[in-house]
Amino acid sequence: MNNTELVKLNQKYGIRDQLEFKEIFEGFIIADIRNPHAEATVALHGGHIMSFKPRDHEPVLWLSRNSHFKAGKAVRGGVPVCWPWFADHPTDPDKPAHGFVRTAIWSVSESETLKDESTRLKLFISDSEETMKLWPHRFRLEMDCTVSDILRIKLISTNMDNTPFTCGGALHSYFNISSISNILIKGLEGCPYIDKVAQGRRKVQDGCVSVKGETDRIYLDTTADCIIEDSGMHRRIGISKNGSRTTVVWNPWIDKARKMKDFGNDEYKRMVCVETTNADTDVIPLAPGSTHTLESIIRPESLN
Ligand code: TA6
Repeated sequence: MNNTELVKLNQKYGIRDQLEFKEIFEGFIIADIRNPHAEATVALHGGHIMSFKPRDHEPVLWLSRNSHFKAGKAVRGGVPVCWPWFADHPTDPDKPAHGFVRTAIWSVSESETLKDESTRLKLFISDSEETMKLWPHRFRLEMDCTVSDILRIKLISTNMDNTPFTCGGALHSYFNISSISNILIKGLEGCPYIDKVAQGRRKVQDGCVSVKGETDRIYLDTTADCIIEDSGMHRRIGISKNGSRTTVVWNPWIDKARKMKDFGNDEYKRMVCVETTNADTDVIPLAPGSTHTLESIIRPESLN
């Protein structure tokens, strides 16, 4: 995007003293949001919420100090949008993990200040010659986020084609924590899950989730709210959801962290992913013209 286009973007969707589009790295455009409730940044690259910090709170989302901010690479941290499939492509290992929209450039469709002075921003991406090579369907995908003292994110998939298709995906949220040894995740007790660290074996969650090693689990058949309780930060982060029957919990731990170039060796101690997903069998069949909304509502609460 050149400077004239950036000026036009701000003229059309900028909001005085609340939302400004900025180029923070070459060709990497973000919406910088600041309102009485919170600060947040959203990148057009991937339709990616990169940060969210309510007033009087530590940042809620985690972002790697080694993250890429360039074409073709996903941002490591924040809320990556995985779509139209979650994790590896079901049949073609050559296709990108977590789909193709997290490395594509999205467009802006709407911005507004709501009555309570929160900020709403809507981005979208639709099919192109490029996307059709990876996935032969016509679609429109919208990311509709509202920033207040809570972060509300809707991912709206619409089938623009004249044949049905099935899609999966995730709001793959990375949360900022005091230390991985200080947290408990509540809401998944008694839930069946696929343990990807144990060759996909099926298990049942016994009590709260605590992370003591590499963790990569798809919790099945759950619409429950989750809570990350952080004794070190004296806070809890509530994650409620709609349009989703699976939740993923991920931490790469030591070895995987070392192998990832866009992830600091010790950073596994300060993040955990609790993801709102349509994963495994929880994929969504969409008839022509129909729509599915995957929603995640992130609510930090101080325990002081
Ligand atoms: O959501 C968990 C997961 O699917 C893990 O298997 C791990 O690969 C993680 O996503 C990160 O994936 P990425 O492609 O961003 O490196």
